[in-house]
Amino acid sequence: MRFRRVLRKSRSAGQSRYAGGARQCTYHPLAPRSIERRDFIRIFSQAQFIAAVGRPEDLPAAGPPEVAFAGRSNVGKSSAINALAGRRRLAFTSKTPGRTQTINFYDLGAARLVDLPGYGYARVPQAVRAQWQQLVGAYLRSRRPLAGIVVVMDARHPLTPLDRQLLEWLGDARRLLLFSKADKLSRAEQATLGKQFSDALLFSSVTRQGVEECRDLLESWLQQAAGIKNPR
Ligand SMILES: Nc1nc2c(ncn2[C@@H]2O[C@H](COP(=O)(O)OP(=O)(O)OP(=O)(O)O)[C@@H](O)[C@H]2O)c(=O)[nH]1
Ligand SMILES: [Mg+2]
Repeated sequence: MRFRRVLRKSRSAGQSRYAGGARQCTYHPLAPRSIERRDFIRIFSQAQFIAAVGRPEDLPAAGPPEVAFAGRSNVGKSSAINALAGRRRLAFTSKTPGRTQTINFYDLGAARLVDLPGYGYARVPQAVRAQWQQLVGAYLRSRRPLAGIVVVMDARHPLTPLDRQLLEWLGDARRLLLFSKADKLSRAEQATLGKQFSDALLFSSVTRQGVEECRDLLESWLQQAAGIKNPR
């Protein structure tokens, strides 16, 4: 219900990609329309915040395909979403770990990006941590439109035990290892990391390294999930 209200609000503000005419809110669960390749033109630049969810029962109804960003607190998940969207303050970022405390959904029209609360920050009270785990667990376990997961890790300390746990738990789900803050590594360090992890993408929301490659890959996941033949 909350989700519907948010959508209606954004449409009346004239901001939605589907505002007006026959394309109005076409992925609404009550009025589905197939997603087409043209819906992906400059898709990341249309990002709009739609909902912040603190309880599994408040998760928005399944809509278009979505990609979720998971990882330790402070690794740069929200910054990566901003870099992909080409915006400074779409997702809230902070030097203080543990700032994303809800699951935040961003609408791209034919798809969504989802910012998950980070894990591993010791100063979060146990009860809050348990609540996040339950929330994120519920989301990752049962989210039907989930097309893939970007596991964000600080390029200086990739694959901590908690990251490994998450990857193990994700099993063979489609995922991308995104090594963030690559700007903090020298060229030589980047080259070593690249050899060590051939399937990881070095990324920096500061220098925008890896942004285009990441967009291309996520777009292909989302197009495939939307049933588009011959995705990019
Ligand atoms: N140098 C550099 N700093 C970055 C990069 N990405 C994020 N940061 C900084 O790292 C800090 C944390 O970034 P966030 O994007 O808020 O991290 P998060 O993973 O969303 O953190 P939580 O919401 O706490 O889980 C901020 O101070 C960012 O400016 C990057 O690529 N390079
Ligand atoms: Mg965040």
